[in-house]
Amino acid sequence: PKPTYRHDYRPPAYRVTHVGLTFELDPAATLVKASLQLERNPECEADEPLELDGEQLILKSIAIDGQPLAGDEYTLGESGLTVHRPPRCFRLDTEVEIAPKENTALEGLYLSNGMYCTQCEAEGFRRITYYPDRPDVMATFSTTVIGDRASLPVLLSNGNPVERGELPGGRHFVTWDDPFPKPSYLFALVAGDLQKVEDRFTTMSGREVTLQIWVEEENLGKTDHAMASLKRSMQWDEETYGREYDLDLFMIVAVDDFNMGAMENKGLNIFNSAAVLTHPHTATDATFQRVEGIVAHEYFHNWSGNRVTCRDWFQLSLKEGFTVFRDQCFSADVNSAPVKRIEDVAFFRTAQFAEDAGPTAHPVRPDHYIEIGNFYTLTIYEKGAEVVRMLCNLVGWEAFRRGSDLYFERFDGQAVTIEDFVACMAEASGQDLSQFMHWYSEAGTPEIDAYGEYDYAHAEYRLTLRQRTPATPGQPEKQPLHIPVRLGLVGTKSGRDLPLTLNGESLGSDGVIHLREEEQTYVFTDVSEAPIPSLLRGFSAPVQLRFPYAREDLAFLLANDSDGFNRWDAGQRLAMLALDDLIAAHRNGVEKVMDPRVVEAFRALLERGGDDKAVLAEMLTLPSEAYIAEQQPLVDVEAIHEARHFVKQSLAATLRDDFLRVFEENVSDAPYAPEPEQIARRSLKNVALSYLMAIEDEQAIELARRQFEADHNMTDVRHALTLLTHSSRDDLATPALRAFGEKWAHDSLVMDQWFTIQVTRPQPDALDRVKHLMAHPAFSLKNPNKVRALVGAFANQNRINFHRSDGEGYRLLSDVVIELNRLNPEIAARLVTPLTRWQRFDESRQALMKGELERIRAEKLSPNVYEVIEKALA
Ligand code: BAL
Ligand code: ZN
Repeated sequence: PKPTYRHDYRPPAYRVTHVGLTFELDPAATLVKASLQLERNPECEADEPLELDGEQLILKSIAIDGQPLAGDEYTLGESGLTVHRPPRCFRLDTEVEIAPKENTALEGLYLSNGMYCTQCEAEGFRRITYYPDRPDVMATFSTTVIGDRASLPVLLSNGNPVERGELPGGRHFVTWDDPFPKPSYLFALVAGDLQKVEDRFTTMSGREVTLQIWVEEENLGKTDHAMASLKRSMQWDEETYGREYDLDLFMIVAVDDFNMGAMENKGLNIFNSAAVLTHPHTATDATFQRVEGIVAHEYFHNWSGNRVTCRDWFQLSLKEGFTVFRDQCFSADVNSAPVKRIEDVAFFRTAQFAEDAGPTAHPVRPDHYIEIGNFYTLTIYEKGAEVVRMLCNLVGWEAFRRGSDLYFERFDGQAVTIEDFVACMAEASGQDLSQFMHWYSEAGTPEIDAYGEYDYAHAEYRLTLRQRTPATPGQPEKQPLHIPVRLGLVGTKSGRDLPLTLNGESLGSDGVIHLREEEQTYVFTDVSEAPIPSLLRGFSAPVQLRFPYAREDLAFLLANDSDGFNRWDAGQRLAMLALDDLIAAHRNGVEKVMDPRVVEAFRALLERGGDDKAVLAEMLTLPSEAYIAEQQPLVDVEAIHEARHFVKQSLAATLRDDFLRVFEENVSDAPYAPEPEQIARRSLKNVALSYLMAIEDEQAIELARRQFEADHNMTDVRHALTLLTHSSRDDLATPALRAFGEKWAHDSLVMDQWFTIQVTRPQPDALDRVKHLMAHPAFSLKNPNKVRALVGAFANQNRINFHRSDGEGYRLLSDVVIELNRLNPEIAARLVTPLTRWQRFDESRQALMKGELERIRAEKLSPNVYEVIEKALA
């Protein structure tokens, strides 16, 4: 397969102004009739051929303006169809046949539990009909769906329903009209035996919008939270960005087989059922919050993505980075803002940093790709969102909002670029953002080394920052970036933020300095007492920041920093220093000794009270094994696992009574609600229970067992079941797992949780469990959620077992990747990720991992898996 390059972009030779589609649905032979109204781009030559994309289609007929084409008037290939010498302005009619039931890749039109559904982003529409399947071709669509009335009573597509009726042979049809020009990736069709829950929303200009969530009948009781989230999102986007919904109808459909979380098709969002269905007894707090965030994200795309879309797929972060930033701010506003930031950053620093440091590292705007499906990454989404967040912080919210208004107004109905977006921000703020643009073109995580000195005699604090971005594949040299560093100087006597004066200018007590050079020194004057710097507050830039903090300084910041995020971060840094010592001790075979400063810092947290419980729960949570691994020069899987477990046990043993008190203070039998206050109590209580279970004393076991049996809500049940299953006591794990599995055998999403809990246990039988559970009737390789819950969870969340020294974990993963390469290449390419990180491990593991990558390479590979494997072995 050949790469596509960003600099090869050419505008389309022909534009489609309107598309009429008719689907005659049949599992093995669906007939798709397409009628495209086309016009040659005035800038193009008269003899320019018309190139249409098309894959896995059987062409039945083709005509221009009603005249069937002769064989020499077009050429049919594997990836499309070329029409030679078409007129300037014409109608092209095609008929193709496709087989939804054979479609296991879940791109294009496919069947999920007997329901027809589509996924067209990025390039799925070409598996439905011949079309210029690129985002800069925007057309209005009118779609008629014909299907069997009894088995497919509901027929949906984008826009508004305009006609419906009966047809011979027990069939019926519905015609949908979408008046907003859109690219083909936003096309959607759903047909099935579905039920709806309906609500209404009145927009800020007084228009009534009907809101519908379509689900299978047994899921009717699980849509309340998604509906409430949708209404909150609609209101938030009006209040925050002045964006109003534009159709009379907004639909969400839940489907079980889906590669992504959800898809923002115009007026007809299609959701993975895991990202929309909730019930207190089946979904955890985390799922409730995830659903809220994803509903918001897809809704926000109606403007940032649909009304204004991407010129080409290199611009993917234009819509994704901006929309993730929007959904993060929404979630922060409706929940606990500091906790949202902590969770996002903890995840980002673990997973995106790893991507940026590995063989698939790429800029927020890549320069080339083989398979765009491989670029729905943490870099495009999450780093893209961090870049937008920096822009917002650089220009300030008011200018950012003006820039956003300008962007939506200027480019409504167009397909544009990242430059267009940034130019609006520059125009609205009057700032020069040219250096800032490097954030879009440079891969890799910038590192900042910081040093500070307090000069008593002159009451000055000198802070030096040095930036460097490591080389990444294809980018040996990097340019200095424009990095906003938010900071405070916390007085060691007062414990307060000291006023910041830089070059005679006051920055308040919480200011932003701009690092633009490779190295810069900032001299703060009138610093009345020796300070400890609190740097990169709120994670003001997606960088790795190093400062030679003493442990006492970190304990001080953990107790005193006015920035909640940095208090948490100080605790993480303090724990990391202790963990580093213990990792070294484990490697050297010497006795592990717990750092008393960490114990005292935790004791102080537990005793001081008054903290936001949700933030406290975060502060009491140790860095994950994956994050610890990210911080090590060479990953020692066992040492990390043992060191972390040792810290947990030491803290639990010393602070047992405090954890017990915190647990008991936060138990509640109030009816479940996914509200911030309740969620905070549950998280804190469950963190305390995790510590208590780390020492597995009888009282802790009894508390976990009681919480499991009380069956109050899924958050508590799942947490207790995880603790019992991950304990050393099979006599606790086995009966609890059996009871849970029997109780929820009918609920596919709960069974996914049951899979994950088992295969993430640290006991050495985890790998055998994965193999055993792959034969369970509730498991299917064709369902991405099952693959993620079982194989994905094992490979990504059970490091000690996945990285077994005998390589059996690697072998299991590559076996699955090889099989999925045939069934669902997009999922296969994602699943292989842990093996691509082989450089981070010892020689023996490196050899084993590379061996598995070679074994995969020997197969006939999809472009998706090929691209990842080639990069990993380059
Ligand atoms: N556009 C793909 C799914 C999402 O990011 O919303
Ligand atoms: Zn998105």
